[in-house]
Formats: sequence, C-alpha cells, structure tokens
Amino acid sequence: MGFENILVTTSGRVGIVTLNRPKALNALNGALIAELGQALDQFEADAGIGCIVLTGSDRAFAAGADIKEMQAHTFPATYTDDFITSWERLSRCRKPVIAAVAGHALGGGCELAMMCDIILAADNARFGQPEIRLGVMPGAGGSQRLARAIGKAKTMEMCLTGRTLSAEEADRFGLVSRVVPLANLMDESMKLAETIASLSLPAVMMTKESVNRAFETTLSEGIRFERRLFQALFATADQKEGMSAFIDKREPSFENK
Ligand code: CO8
Repeated sequence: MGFENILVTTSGRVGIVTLNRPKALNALNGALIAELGQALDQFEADAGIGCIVLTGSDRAFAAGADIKEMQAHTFPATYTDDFITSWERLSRCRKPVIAAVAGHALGGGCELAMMCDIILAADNARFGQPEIRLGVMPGAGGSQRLARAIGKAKTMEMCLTGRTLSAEEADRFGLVSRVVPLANLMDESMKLAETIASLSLPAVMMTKESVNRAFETTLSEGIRFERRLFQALFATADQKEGMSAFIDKREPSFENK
C-alpha cells in the first residue's frame, strides 16, 4: 500500500513505521494518523510480525498535532467527527510497540509516544505538552498518561506551563525506559524489538495486556487477571518448548502457538 506521510518497512519479524513529514517536523495531520492506523492494521494481521517500532526523524519524533490543520476547527465539527478518536488505534495495538524518539516529541507527538509500550529516547529527545500555549490542552491522553508515568506535580507543571523535559529528565522521571546516543537509537530500538519478536507471541501479547491492566483496575483484580493469563499459557506449545529448552540447556524455538 502506498503511503504519503509515513514509511513502512519490515526487518525480520519487526515492523517499522517512520513518521515522514520532515518539512513540518512530522506534525500529525489527519492523513498521517489514518495511514498510521492502516499500517498498524497490516502489522497486527501479519503473523510474521512480532513487534513494531514507531519512529520519526533525528530532529523530530513529532512536533504535535498539525496546528495549521487544526486552527480553523470548530467545536461542532470536532464533536460530530469525533476528532482524535482515530488516534486511539495505536493504544489498541495488541502487539508491542516501541517508540524510538529523537528530537521533539511535543503535544500529540508526546501523546503518541506514550501510547507505545516502551519509549527509547535519543539523547537529543525533548518531551512536552505545550498545548496550553496555544490556548488548548492535551487531547490525546497526555494529561492522563503523563500523570500516570511521572506523577501529578511534574505533569501539572508541564501541562500548565508547556515546560519540556530533556531526555535525561524523562529518564530520571520514568517516562522513558532508557536514553541512548542519537547515533545508536535505531540500532538499540531494533535490538530490543528483535528480542521481543523472537519470544512466544501469545506470551508477549498476554504480558502486554496484563501490564496495561495495571493502569485500569484494582491491585486484587489485576493480580487475578494476571494469574488467569499465566495459567492459560500452560495451554501453549511454547510453554512446553520454553521450559524443555531450559532443562535441555538449549535455545528455545518458539512457534507462537
Ligand atoms: N503543526 C504544524 N506545523 C508545525 C508544527 C505543528 N505542530 N510544528 C512545527 N511545524 C512546522 C512549522 O510551522 C515550520 O513550518 P514552515 O517552515 O512552513 O514555517 C516547520 O514545521 C519547522 O518548524 P520551526 O521553524 O518552528 O522549527 P524550530 O526548530 O524553530 O522549532 C519547535 C521547533 C519548537 C518544535 C516549533 O516548531 C514548535 O513549537 N512547534 C509547535 C509545537 C506544539 O505546540 N505542539 C503542540 C501542538 S497541539 C497538539 O499536539 C494537540 C494534541 C491534541 C490531540 C491531537 C489531536 C489531533
């Protein structure tokens, strides 16, 4: 399928989506979000893909929703068209998604990164929710996911002033899993994605589902949910293979079933 705003490639069992509106610092317009949804649909349906990497350019992961496209929006139209709901496709992805973030991840760009499961940051990455400076506020989960990731005080300061975080701060605050030199960002992201994609897909998907449940429910319900999934994995051939391989002192060969 031909895309105009993203590049879509694969490497082994890893699907890669590169946001590609360089002149607009990957500002997220409706067409880009629709294409991203189509690319994710393809990767989710492809049994040969076990992990997805979402990235941008060295200068910008994404500098936010496209302000030029949004500027003339009206409330009735944003309401009737349910503006932003299509962005949720990424957060509904069942396979793991790694955000490889370099440069600006602002507004909708920061929100897009936070919809992913792991954020790897280049040392030049900057994260922020500057919508308040435009007379609006985060609209694609920023106030919610940021608060869960780094707590109320830091989220309030960022959302109420537009202050951005350096990669080092984002690491220290727990927003990203680690910071790597810009030149190594894609290599490190691909290594991480390849590791995940080499593991049992049912176990990987259930693990993702279980961790995400921690943000949606009580501790006792979450623990019950985790236990049921754990028990369910004993129905997979991959559980037999993984444990047999350990006992036999060999590498497992998972069949994703
Ligand atoms: N939308 C549209 N165009 C943009 C955006 C954007 N978010 N960001 C940058 N651009 C464009 C610039 O207009 C410029 O275009 P042109 O060359 O035609 O003038 C080009 O990209 C390069 O940008 P700059 O010249 O400004 O580059 P600098 O290096 O000087 O500055 C910055 C980089 C700091 C990132 C600066 O561009 C900036 O502040 N951008 C806006 C950041 C921002 O406010 N983001 C939040 C947007 S609102 C949002 O995301 C709401 C999300 C709500 C949910 C989503 C709903 C769809």
